[in-house]
Amino acid sequence: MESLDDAARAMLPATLPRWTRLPNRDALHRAFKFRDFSAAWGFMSRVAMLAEKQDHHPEWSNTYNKVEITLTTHDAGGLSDRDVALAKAIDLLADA
Ligand code: H2B
Repeated sequence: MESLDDAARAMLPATLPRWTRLPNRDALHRAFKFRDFSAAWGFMSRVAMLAEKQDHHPEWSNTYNKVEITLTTHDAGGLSDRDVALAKAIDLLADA
């Protein structure tokens, strides 16, 4: 698994404006807030199915209506294009 190259990294703020880079790890992070727990869990269910399909899985936590997601590729020791693809797909789900 290839780590993301410098050109792709430079594009991240433009391609994924709602995701930030973690200061302490080579990873993407986004926090989501929903109406209530049910909406948060529904979103997580859809992300879980997507992650299985992509065979790429989030690190995440949920507290009531909040979901935090961190994406990185363990096989690459940091960010890869699989994280970018999953983040884009998650953005689409979150907007749906
Ligand atoms: N998810 C993430 N986020 N990073 C990985 O390196 C990873 C994964 N590896 N999901 C996959 C599964 C790997 O363990 C399997 C064997 O393909």
